[in-house]
Amino acid sequence: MMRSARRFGLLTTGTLVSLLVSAASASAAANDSTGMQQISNLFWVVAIIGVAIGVFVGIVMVFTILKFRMRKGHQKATYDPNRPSHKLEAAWTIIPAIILLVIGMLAFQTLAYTDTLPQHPDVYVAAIGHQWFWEFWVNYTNGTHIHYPSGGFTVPSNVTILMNVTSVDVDHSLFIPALGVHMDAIPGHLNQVWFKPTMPGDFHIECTQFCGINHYQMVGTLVVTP
Ligand SMILES: [Cu+2]
Repeated sequence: MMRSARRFGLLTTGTLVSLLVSAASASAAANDSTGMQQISNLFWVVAIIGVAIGVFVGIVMVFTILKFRMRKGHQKATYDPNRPSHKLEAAWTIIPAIILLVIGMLAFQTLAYTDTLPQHPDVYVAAIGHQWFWEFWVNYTNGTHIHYPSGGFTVPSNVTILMNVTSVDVDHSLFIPALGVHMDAIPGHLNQVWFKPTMPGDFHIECTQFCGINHYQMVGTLVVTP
């Protein structure tokens, strides 16, 4: 029985580890902006720690259920609540505290990267939400302005883009999932977000604020050229 439990534990761990490794390599190929790289690195650190803790707890649980189950000829275990194990309690307090502190520091680092606006962007983009389409102005620092009246817009890869996001009617929210760009578009208010695309390609633009009957039509394509 114990051997099968150990085998089950090993098998589960192996499956989860190989799943994580294959998913991590898939996500490494899909890092389409520098911000998204930071976000997905953080995601994988948290995911791996979370899965490791889940597997550890599962193995301990299966092991104790099998080892300490009631059997013929075994005495009932005695437990004295007045004799707590201070070492054990200290361990299960301090170790999670350290894990949370590390995750907190990494999360803060990621936020500091994604939320610090660049001082000298290469391209300024104005994104304007309408019921129910997106309008874009792409303004290069050399004075070129390109207007995209509805749908998507085009920018080159490996340039730093600062986006001013607003709306002319109701609240919208600009979302480019593959690049980790997400910002509310509020009438009478200017929100800023930045990103640096690293791969050429076509990327979905969506509105993630329910903004009326044709909200679902508020999509577009960001084309990143080489
Ligand atoms: Cu909308």
